[in-house]
Amino acid sequence: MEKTFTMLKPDAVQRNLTGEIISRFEKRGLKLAALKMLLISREMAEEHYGEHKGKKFFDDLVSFITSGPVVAMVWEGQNAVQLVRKMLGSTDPQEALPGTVRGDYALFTGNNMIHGSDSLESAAREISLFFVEKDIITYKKDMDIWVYGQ
Ligand code: D4T
Repeated sequence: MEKTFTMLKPDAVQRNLTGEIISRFEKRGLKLAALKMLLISREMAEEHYGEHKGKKFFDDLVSFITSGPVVAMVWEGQNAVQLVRKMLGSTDPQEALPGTVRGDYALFTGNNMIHGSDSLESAAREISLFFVEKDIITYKKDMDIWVYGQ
């Protein structure tokens, strides 16, 4: 089953939306495989957002993501990478549709609540940046037959 990396950004934690956002993924039927709260170092932020180095928003992005605790998670499910991206909505919350996390809770691109991997390759890279192999829990849930059928 596919795994994707998500991270609640400092704005989501500070606004007490951690449980609400996790609940959306749980209710959809995705399975939580790993979770931890942490403070991201500058070095880790620069590695995670390496593709944006040199862009005008890079310094603000790194300052924001290191400004408070984040909640890093791995979610598992069929087509999890693209499914979670759809649930997050557009990067710019002004463009995000109601019903998406950003469309319901955010207004500004700099503070857009949550990160989700954009491809299987990014997911693998990001999961290994935040977690070691033993942190990723593989387990069965009886609920799965009600989510995916027999
Ligand atoms: P993340 O990576 O946080 O899930 O965001 P996206 O995958 O949806 O979008 P992204 O990589 O293009 O942007 C990374 C991060 O940078 C912030 N950002 C982005 C910003 O502050 N100003 C901008 O103009 C852009 C494009 C928001 C998300």
